Amino acid sequence: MSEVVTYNREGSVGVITVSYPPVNALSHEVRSGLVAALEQGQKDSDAQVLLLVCEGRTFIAGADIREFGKPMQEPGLAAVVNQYESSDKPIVAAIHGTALGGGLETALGCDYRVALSSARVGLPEVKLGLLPGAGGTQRLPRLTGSKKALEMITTGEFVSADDALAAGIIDSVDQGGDIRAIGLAFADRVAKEQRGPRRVRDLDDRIAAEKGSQIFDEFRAALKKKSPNLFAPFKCVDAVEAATQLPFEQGLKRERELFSECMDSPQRAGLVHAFFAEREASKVPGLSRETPVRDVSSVGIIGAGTMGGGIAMNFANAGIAVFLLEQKQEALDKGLAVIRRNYESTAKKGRISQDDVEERMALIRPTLSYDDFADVDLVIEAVFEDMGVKKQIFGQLDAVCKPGAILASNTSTLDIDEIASATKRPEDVVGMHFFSPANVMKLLENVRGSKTSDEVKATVMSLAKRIGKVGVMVGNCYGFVGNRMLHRRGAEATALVNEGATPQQVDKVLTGLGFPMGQFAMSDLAGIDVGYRIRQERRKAGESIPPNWMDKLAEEGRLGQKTQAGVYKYEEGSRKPVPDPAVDAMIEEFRQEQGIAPRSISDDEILERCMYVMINEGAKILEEGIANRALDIDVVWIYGYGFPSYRGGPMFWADQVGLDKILTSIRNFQATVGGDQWQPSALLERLVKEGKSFASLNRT
Ligand code: 3H9
Repeated sequence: MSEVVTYNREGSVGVITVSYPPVNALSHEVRSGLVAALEQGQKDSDAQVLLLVCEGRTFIAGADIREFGKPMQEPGLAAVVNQYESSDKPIVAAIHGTALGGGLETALGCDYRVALSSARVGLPEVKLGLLPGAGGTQRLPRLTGSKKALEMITTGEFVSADDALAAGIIDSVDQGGDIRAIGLAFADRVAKEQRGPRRVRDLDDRIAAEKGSQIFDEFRAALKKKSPNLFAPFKCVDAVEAATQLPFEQGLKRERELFSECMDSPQRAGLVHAFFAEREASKVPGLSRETPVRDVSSVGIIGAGTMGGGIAMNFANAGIAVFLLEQKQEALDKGLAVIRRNYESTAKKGRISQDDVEERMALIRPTLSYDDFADVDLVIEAVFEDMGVKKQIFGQLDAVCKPGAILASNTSTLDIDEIASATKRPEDVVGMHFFSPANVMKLLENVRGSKTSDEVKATVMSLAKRIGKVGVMVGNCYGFVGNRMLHRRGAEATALVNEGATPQQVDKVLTGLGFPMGQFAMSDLAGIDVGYRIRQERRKAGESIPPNWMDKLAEEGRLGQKTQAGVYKYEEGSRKPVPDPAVDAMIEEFRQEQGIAPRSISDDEILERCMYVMINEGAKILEEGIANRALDIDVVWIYGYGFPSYRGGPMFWADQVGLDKILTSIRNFQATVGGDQWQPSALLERLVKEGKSFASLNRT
């Protein structure tokens, strides 16, 4: 008898219970257990109705993703679901938590579905580069019609129990209570009323009417616009369309074929890597899970600009009170007005209510005085990048804040240890680097200083989760993980234009790889003055940073989107970059001043130089222990810079390209282009010599 799926009888109901923490995923053991328990239930002459219910925090949350890419062990899930659907005795699925993917498909193989009102259901396979492969694409449209099924399957979004009830996915919703008792009561009713099986596969009416409908082509056209590079969503549409065109058994066969195509695609491998990397990143090597976490119920934020305001919104969204500090009333008013405008626009889109807007605004209390920070549990400084100013602020915080308060800086490049040295409590000082726009971007790069305590590290990692961010713990160095790699790419992209490429060409290569925007469109968004100021500071400090054409733009006041002119020009009110002949002329002038004869540069060279320079830097970051694992770098890039998650992150992508190929090119660029950015990383050299991958470093 399986230990993870058990069978017992209560009155006239045979109960099949799954208990496989943490999320009752459909591992081989669970699938075999489900079949064995069903057979027992069929044989049990005293059981008139069967009930499928789960223990722990959730109903079945899907196939066991850890088994993907390995040979499938029988029974396959599709066969298990078919067996449930073929049962002579009606089966009731009782859902709590989330019924996802193969979990919902199993429930759809049952005859009736009841749920707690807090439950959610969904088919999120597409987010893993897949489609529902155990009948979901054939059964769901039979219940909901094709439109709702397409919406759910192509987006992977979950729906609430009430929405599922309205859509016909669930038969009954209970406000609260014990899911087992609720399921038993429903099953009892089915038994008493002598209701027989009610198989979803037999419900053909709705989809028969949809044969040949325009809706499938409409969905394809919308997907082409929204996510042209993705593979799985288009296959999802094909599979649902097949449900309207083919008899059930043949539809299942077609679904199987399309599922296999997705399973074999590199996008599936990248997305599954990204799924686990995100979860692994929250477990910091060397930091015990038992480390105490400090209570954070109030926060002070210094700076009500774009960054400070966005950070404040994150905390208010999570119900945490915020003091927002500025030096002048005018700046404070302006900052609060922007926050309100952001919330109002979210409310207009229907994503939050007007009451939510007021509640969140009420949680953000403006102040001009550091005295209000005396009792807060955490302060985040978000002023401009100037070490002198930051040290002065941290000195002041040290004097005002209570013992045990965490003092964090949102710096994107500066030395956390030097900032901490302005206080007498460096163990409480940490970096919390948010990404712009801070209320939208999911990444939170938490930066440990050399003296940051474990308790503070654990607290900022747990806070990330609480405010809906993906936290990654990184070490202290110039630019940390993300910006250190980005600046390398930026310098290389700029050099490529020095040599003869156009900014549009460089950006096109990067968007072609799947980035939402190219290097130069991004510079325009961030502000051309930001990079210029950093370069000037470094030049002042004696670093040899050669002049480039971007300096010219900054000096002429072309600061990016905010001045409607940067590397590109922008129409009034538009964020769409338009190539500008004036910039081409400035680039040409720069080349002439420097005596550069432009050459034609291939897209391949652009791709290799922009990406390999980042990979080489990433390897150095690993070598120095700034990132704990390659997967941490992947997560930083996916959630902070829009690296296409279907490529798994830059280090995962590098493994797919082949580290030996990358190292050969790096050596080639070292000889032809030169510069310390092309000095090969010792770690990369070692991995190539040993025939290993970056992924091999993830296994700790
Ligand atoms: C599928 O079903 C294919 C079928 O159509 C076809 C088959 C033929 N497998 O996220 P959390 C682990 S595709 C294995 O931190 P939460 C997770 O790694 C699947 N493990 O918790 C973590 O482990 P650890 C379709 C899984 O409460 C732990 O559980 N289903 C799986 O924030 C806790 O996870 C999905 O795509 C899994 N399926 O969120 C659902 N799921 O503690 C994916 C989770 O060692 N899962 N784990 O780090 C989720 O969306 C969320 O995990 C869930 C819980 C909402 C369930």
